[in-house]
Amino acid sequence: MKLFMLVDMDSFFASCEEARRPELRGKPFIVGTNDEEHKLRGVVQTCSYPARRFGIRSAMPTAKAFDLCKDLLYAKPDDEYYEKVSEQLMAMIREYGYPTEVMSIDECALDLGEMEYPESLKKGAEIKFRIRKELSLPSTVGISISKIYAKIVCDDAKPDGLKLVRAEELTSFLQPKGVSKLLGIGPKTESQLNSMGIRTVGDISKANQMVLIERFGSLGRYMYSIARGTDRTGVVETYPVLSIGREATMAGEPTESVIKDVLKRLVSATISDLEKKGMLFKSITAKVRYADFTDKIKTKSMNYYTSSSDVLYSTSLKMILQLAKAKRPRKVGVRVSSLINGTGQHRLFHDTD
Ligand code: TTP
Ligand code: MG
Repeated sequence: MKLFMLVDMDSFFASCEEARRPELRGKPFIVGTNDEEHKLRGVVQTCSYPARRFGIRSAMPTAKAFDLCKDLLYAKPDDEYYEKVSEQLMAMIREYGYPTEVMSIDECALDLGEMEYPESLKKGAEIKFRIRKELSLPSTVGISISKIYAKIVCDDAKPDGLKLVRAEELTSFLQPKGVSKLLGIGPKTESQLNSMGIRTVGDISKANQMVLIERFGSLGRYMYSIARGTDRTGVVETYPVLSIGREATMAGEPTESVIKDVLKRLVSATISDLEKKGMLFKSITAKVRYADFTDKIKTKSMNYYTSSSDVLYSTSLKMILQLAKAKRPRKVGVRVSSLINGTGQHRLFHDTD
């Protein structure tokens, strides 16, 4: 049986903070988007599992998180540090030699090839153990017969879990789950499904496929296939060493419009390199260097591969303007990574609405 493994770090930014700040261990705390002084104006990036018991979640306004838990602790974000840990993590996982798709900063999928079930569990346990030992971080591993099933299994096993769902167990595992557990089904689709009397994955599997396709298009086809256990989505290998980008230094204290002009040039040169190589990107890194020579970076991974300069420009501009809020940068840079060969645009999962 061909098997896939999904590795996702538990409360990643928060666990990174715990690894270097023992005083946070076991405590409810969040990593927010702002520094300590402006914390209430930001949103929650992630929170420790003890904080989740209070109902705190990613993307919630920080002020609301403090309403929910009065003893909540706060950690300011350190993107460079998380990015470095992520690189170490992915490099370690790649040592195993399986085709690997880095899906986000803390998540990757492995194509284990034809493998016996016990062997896959052994591999999963070994990878978890090494992540814990070498990075002092908790992770969860899901294994099943497609990348998407492995992802659902991984979500189910969180935190600090290791779980395998065999082909013959798949439909009984999926049936009772709420439809929102399927990747790509956001609140809007969920309420549309509910209004059709469809609440569980089992309900989807019993629905009329044509009705689902009429109503939801390709998302309908996708959800039906997942629910029936027939999905076989594989891994799209990504190559970490490959990244393409440009940087430029600006004179004096550049205004926003100067930054925009410079960034436009950097983006167009980057996309032209990418097109020459016939590649698509999924991750964008924006970098600034301030007058005091300190660097700051921000990274965003999308759920699709593209070579669009509009996507690169708008995403990197947003990140750079955020980084430029505190201090004017002297140098800006943009870099694309998680590259694959191809043209056009490939979606990994359907967008969550
Ligand atoms: P996730 O893997 O979605 O979440 P998590 O690792 O914090 O928690 P878990 O997987 O155990 O449920 O995201 C990885 C990191 O991405 C997360 O630690 C912080 C960042 N992130 C944001 O900055 N904003 C967000 O809205 C989300 C969902 C994540
Ligand atoms: Mg995670």
